[in-house]
Amino acid sequence: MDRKRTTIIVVLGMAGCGKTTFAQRLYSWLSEKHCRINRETGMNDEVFGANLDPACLATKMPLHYDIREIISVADLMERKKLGPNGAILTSLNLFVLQIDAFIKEIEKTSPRYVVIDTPGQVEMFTTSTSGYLLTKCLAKSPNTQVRMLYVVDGEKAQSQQCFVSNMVFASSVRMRFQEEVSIVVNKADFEHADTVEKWTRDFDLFLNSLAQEETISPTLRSIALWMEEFYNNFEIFHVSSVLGTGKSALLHSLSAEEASGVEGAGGAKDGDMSKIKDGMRGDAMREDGMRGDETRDNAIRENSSKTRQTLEDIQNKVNDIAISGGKD
Ligand SMILES: Nc1nc2c(ncn2[C@@H]2O[C@H](COP(=O)(O)OP(=O)(O)O)[C@@H](O)[C@H]2O)c(=O)[nH]1
Ligand SMILES: [Mg+2]
Repeated sequence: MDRKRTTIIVVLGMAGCGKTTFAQRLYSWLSEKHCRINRETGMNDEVFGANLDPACLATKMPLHYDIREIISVADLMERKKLGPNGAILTSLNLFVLQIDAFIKEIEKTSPRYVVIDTPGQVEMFTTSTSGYLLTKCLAKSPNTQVRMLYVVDGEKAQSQQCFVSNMVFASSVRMRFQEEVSIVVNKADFEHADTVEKWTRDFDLFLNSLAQEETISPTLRSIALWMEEFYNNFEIFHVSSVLGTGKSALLHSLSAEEASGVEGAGGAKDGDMSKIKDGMRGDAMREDGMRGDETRDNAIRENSSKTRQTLEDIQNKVNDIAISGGKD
């Protein structure tokens, strides 16, 4: 039985850039075209919403999975005497130990898209082992592709330093995860938000703006020079999650990917496998996954066993944290 391809969208970005608001907007945009209501839950099973921010107070999109249902940051802080950041990192580590269950949940729902909201502080996800393992496990799951959307605060990024630091951060995400990263400049409704848009389109304009600033360091200027190359490697979208603008370019990009990967795989027979391979990213495990549920399960198990050692390392680290932090 052939399975449709699932695009897993990981929403990343600095604290307050609007990840949670954007995730909700994206969820609703995707649901307009992809809708399959589950009669039992009332949820749209074509778009799977997942909150992986254990410290978030209010989520906005409908959730199929919420990390807060399995791990409580407040509880960890209380019981293990951890600070908020240590508790969030520990929560993510504990979550990764149960990654199989998360992947099974996605498989069971069989969505076209998965939208994942990540912790407020971007480094919690991007520099932690758990964020890396999670992304790799998802990317290796059969018939899935990962798309990382790095959200930039379009208001704060009107400062040159903030603009450049976001671009550098997005590049480091690309380097670390080796998955496709696109930039989403959010809050396009703010006054002068078009400044950021112009900078991303016209490199000279950005350089000229630097010249007018007396405080700009030579380092920043040289980083800015490198950014011309940056524009060639990243797709950049401008949206207002509050107003809902910027939908068509982003959806077009997401569905273009879908067209190249999914549609080809849809009714494929064995003889068409080479065409499918062109539309996929040449991963043997993904190809195995086309051949049936049993093989798919085996692929997941194999993938899991590869990461088991690392997971055990994480478990040891979690125990270390618990031992050193817990006085009870
Ligand atoms: N004006 C405006 N505000 C936004 C937009 N997106 C998010 N916000 C606001 O930015 C703040 C932080 O948003 P949130 O989604 O919680 O950010 P997160 O920490 O990255 O998840 C909230 O007050 C949002 O209402 C937007 O497109 N325009
Ligand atoms: Mg948030």
